[in-house]
Amino acid sequence: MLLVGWRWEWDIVRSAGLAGSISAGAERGPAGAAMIQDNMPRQGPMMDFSTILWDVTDGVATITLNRPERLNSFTETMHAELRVALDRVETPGVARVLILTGAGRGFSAGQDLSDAMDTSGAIHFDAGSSLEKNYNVMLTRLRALPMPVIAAVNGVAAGAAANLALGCDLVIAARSASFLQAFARIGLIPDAGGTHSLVHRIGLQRAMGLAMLAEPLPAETAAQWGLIWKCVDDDRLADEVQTLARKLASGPTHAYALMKRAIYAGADNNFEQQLALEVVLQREAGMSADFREGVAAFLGKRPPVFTGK
Ligand code: T3D
Repeated sequence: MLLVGWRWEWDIVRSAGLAGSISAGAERGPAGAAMIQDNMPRQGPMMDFSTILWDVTDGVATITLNRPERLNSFTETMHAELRVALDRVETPGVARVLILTGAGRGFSAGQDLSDAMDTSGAIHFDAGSSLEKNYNVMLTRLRALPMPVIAAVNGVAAGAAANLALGCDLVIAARSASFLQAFARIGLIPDAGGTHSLVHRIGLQRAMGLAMLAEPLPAETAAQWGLIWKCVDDDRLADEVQTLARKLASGPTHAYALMKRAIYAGADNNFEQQLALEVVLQREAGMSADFREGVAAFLGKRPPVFTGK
């Protein structure tokens, strides 16, 4: 964890309860993300994010990749800041939904390629280690996060960023956005889970075509193919994402967490394994306060008020 002491404590308090006061003076990003502009004293460069924006309002956390001049490509600093942001999201009581989006005209162009080569043209990094240390950890954490994670794809999502978006639970893209498995253009293979999510969602042939040809897949086609949840008009993206996030934030969070486990396991398990897993997870869901509330609300002919417990 990079943040220390009072600042970290303050962030939890602020995230959990005082988010409205942040938003009041905040600048809005593409999917409703807010840049914190409060009057908090700063304790030096590590106290603030420099490559992402962070906001939490009414249980909806938003992380905005924020290097628009480099199409939000990932640097070591951005990876480190994302780890801290995910620590915050994972803090119990802070958030019930996470939105991941990009600032400016793109979602992200994947790894910052200027990090990979020095001025002499020498490659000075191990792409495998970089995946292990950064993308794979992030993807695993997003999948394990006990809440829905929405990718709001506001523009091009290329390389590892395309597959990071696909690693979120629900993907909504602006009509002008595209998904680009850019890897073949630079002699790499799809990573960040792409060889898994593509094959499972759109089949081997389309996965192979996207990987080998490295042509952009328009958001609309991605939605038609079932690669993403939805494609919406550009000027509707922020509203659609906020509406969805708020609906999910007032839903049965614990059940959503169990759904994630069941559905992701369902991509690989056989039928019998999946039936057995459903027994275990449904038993747990059936013991939740939200289940009791859901049944009471149904019988009482009123809308449920879920607490996420
Ligand atoms: O290291 C590891 O961890 C290994 C894992 C690697 C995983 C990966 O992600 S590999 C794939 C890396 N990404 C790419 O190969 C995509 C590179 N970018 C592009 O092909 C194009 O930028 C796009 C097709 C995505 C968008 O094109 P366009 O024409 O809309 O924008 P642009 O003009 O190319 O980019 C705007 C600026 O962002 C530009 O800077 P400039 O010229 O205005 O100063 C461009 O250089 C910069 N930029 C875009 N992508 C990257 C980047 N700078 C560094 N790294 C990038 N990936």
